[in-house]
Amino acid sequence: MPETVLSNLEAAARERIRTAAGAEELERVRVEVLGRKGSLSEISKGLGKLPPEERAGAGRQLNAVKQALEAALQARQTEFEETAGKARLAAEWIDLTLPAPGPARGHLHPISRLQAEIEDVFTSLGFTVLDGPEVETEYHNFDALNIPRDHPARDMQDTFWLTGGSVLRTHTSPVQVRGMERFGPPLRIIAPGRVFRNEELDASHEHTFYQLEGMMVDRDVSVAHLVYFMKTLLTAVFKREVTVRLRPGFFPFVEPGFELDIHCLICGGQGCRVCKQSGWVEQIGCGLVHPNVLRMSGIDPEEWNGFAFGLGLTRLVMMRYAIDDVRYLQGGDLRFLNQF
Ligand code: 2NM
Repeated sequence: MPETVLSNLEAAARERIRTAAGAEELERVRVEVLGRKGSLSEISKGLGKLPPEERAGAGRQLNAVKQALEAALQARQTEFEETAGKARLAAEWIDLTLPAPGPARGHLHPISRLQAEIEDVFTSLGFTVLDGPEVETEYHNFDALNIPRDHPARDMQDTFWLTGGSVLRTHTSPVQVRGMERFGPPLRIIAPGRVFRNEELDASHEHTFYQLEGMMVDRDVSVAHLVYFMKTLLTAVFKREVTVRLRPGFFPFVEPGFELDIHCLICGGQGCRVCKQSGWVEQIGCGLVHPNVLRMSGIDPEEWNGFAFGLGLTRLVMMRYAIDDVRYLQGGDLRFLNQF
């Protein structure tokens, strides 16, 4: 009796071990067959009822089946572990021969890039790039530029005054004054840099922004020279021919003074939101340097004259990339900066 029961049980257990889907199912088979209350245990309890001469043989068979099933369970268990290990290796495989990604690299700010482009244009035309202090004397920021004592630009509402009568420069013109004082005529210089105004802040007004000014002092400098240099500058910035027009404009440091407009590049002069339907966009303030300005910096206006201009780098960058709020530019948000 036990012989057929045993061999049937062994065959059934082997089949379950072979078809087990995973480690958990295998454990259930082990408990049901080899466990303390399992099928083999039940059979071994019946051994005592066999006639004594059959007991030893039946016991040996029982042990043999038990060992065989234990071995089969172990083998299947090993199979599962190997399959799981291979799957994990495949999932976590890393090519250690690939080059490392390296640290994230920054890049130039769009204002710095525009500044560098304009510097290239002017240095190729014989100009020198000058730098100067951001904390200026009242003389260099206002007096030397023919700005009257009672001019509203000097007001606390417009200018950051520091203790002792210094100011945060409101334009880079004082750098040009220092250039005239230091080098004398003839002279070709540009002065890019950060300037400060005590503004009510909104989408188009910041207390800190970037300008680029320039001047040429020589003999017989005319408005025609001025227009030529401005067209060369704008063609380089916008990378195409631009149509310009001059309107009269007032700045105390030039006479005559002009506002230079370009044909709107968005609509081609037809009229749109950017040019406020006029077809023209104001770009550069400019003019011929006022004789008083030359004289105050030690240059004889009877012998020398010159042109000068100023443009807002910040505003030009906003035009170039259609940025509708100036506060993004110095806000330091990398989600914004990484677009450039
Ligand atoms: C402008 C417009 C027109 C300018 C003049 C000078 C200097 F030093 F020669 F007097 N520097 N910058 C100037 C002239 C600036 O900005 C809108």
